[in-house]
Amino acid sequence: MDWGKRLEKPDSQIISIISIFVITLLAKIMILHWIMGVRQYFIHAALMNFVTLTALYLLFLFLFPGRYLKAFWWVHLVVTGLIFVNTVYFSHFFTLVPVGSVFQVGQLGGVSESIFALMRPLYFLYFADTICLRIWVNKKKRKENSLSLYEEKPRRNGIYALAFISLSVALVGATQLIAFSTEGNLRPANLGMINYHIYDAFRITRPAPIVDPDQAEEAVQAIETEEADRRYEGLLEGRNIIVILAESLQTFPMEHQLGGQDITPVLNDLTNQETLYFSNFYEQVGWGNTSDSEFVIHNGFYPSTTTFSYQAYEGNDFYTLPMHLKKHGYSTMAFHGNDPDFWSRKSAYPGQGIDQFYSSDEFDMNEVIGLGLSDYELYKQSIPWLKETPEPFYAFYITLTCHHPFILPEQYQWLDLPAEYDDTYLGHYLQSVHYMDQQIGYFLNLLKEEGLYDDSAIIIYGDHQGVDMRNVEIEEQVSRFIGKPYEEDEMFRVPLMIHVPGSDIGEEITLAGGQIDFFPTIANLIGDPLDPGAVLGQDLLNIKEGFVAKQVHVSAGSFIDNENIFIMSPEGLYDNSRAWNYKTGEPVSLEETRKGYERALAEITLSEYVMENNLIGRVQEHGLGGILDNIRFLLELGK
Ligand code: GP9
Ligand code: MN
Repeated sequence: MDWGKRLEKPDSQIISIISIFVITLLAKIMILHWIMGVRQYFIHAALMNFVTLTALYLLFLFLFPGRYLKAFWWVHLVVTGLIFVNTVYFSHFFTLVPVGSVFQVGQLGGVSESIFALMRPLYFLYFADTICLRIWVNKKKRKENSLSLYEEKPRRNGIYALAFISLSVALVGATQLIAFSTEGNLRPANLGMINYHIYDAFRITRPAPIVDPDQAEEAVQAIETEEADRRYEGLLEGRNIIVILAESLQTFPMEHQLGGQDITPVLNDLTNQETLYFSNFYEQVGWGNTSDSEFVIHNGFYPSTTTFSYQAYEGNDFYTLPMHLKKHGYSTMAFHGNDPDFWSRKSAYPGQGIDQFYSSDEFDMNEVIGLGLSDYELYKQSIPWLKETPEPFYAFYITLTCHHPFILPEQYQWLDLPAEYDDTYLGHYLQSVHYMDQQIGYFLNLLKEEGLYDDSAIIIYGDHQGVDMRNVEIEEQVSRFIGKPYEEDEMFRVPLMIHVPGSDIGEEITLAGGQIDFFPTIANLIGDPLDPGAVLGQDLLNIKEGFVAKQVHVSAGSFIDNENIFIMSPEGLYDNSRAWNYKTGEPVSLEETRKGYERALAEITLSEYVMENNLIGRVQEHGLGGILDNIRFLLELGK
């Protein structure tokens, strides 16, 4: 027998087969990259993903020498599924699906309405070649039994293994090069789909990076709090505190009318009386959306960069606003008309200091809109529970009706929309915001009727954006509505108002602040300010300089201060970033924003280090400065 010939034929055949699978997949990945706006690293990301796919196919050839054709096809199907899921996810979140979202699979049923609203029939075309390949594979398998040839060639398999290892080494090298050129900013837009997923998975398994203690020191020092003459200290002392998390509420609907109608008449009224209104306040959520906004306001630390914070920091020790209030005799509870396990709230709340959680297990789910109980029923049914709770209490309401895709039953669409808003995303959103506003009004009346209003403070804040400027259609609609280009500064801006019935206060605070500042601000208001260095937020009523660091839904390092906004480029290249004065719209030089960028990164890295290493106990004792001393000591030991 001529072994030479026998070995050559299947080898060239294998190479052609692998090429067909790899090239068809790569073409689709490149389409996704284009949709994602990958430009600077387009060729680079394509090449790197090509190498990864080839290595993957070699691995499967090595693992399944006797069934490689079938295995190849399954790989094709799974990777195509990933491309499909990422395309849908990107159309809403404008990034790739985080690997950490595997912990959220159980929640998919709950958000099915949102998912279906995002699907486009066109996306299913991704599967066209996968179906053709299946027909081809079936035919080929019937025609020749090429598999047996490979079972006779273990030595050759060794060559494939060697090729696999070499490609993997090349990939690690190429990734290092990108890390070098982007100062370590490995992102979907510079690694591409597959390589980013691999990097993301690798990141989850690794310990949190150690922050540069000197850089972090500057950040910690910048979180200044004025000690003397604290404004509003103790204003809320002894009052019940009712916090309403207003789902998807941004600030702009409060500031504009539609055909002479206020979108949020109740909230607008509130801002004018007995209220501290923070009109330059920003969301800081991570992968956990609503739940991360809860996490940030209650903890004064940043959300996890890998998955939703209740999952990422499960089992940690925390020191939270509800705990701080409990020291002052408060009862603590939360109300949310949804599955208690959504975002792992049920298991997370005890550790967050929330003692009672009323969810769909307790509520009568007699009016479900979208994801859960209507806001109207949420407020109405909660009153008896509020009344039986010993005062003072902390009551945290998580509303749900104003949630993507913002489809409100006809009978609740009370705004009289001009024809051009009919059936538009913005139109639906404004109707939902208006409904939410009206229900807040209803709740305030309920509190008055039940005699709970006068002794309470009612705090309302938006958890995150509802309309995304990166969707071209939405961007156009909102720009028209607000009369200026709809950009990140407006997209991330959410309201915060602290309404104190019977007080003589009334102030609009225009200093920039973020959700991370909530805990220290409220701590001062209840008359028990936090020690300096206890959290990464600041008391917004007693500082001169606001600072809001952003991460996850925009590249980490982006930030907003009292004048400027800096948006780190998605490719991770500092020089390609954008910065402008959001008051005047004038561009700002990137030299000016470097310090803020470094501060934002230092804060986020320090926060993650503290949380991942479960160091809140130590922060309580020694402050963040103490943590930095520890890091210095560890670095010294490692030398
Ligand atoms: C679900 C609700 C969802 O309980 O919090 O809101 P989301 O996180 O999707 O904004
Ligand atoms: Mn939300």
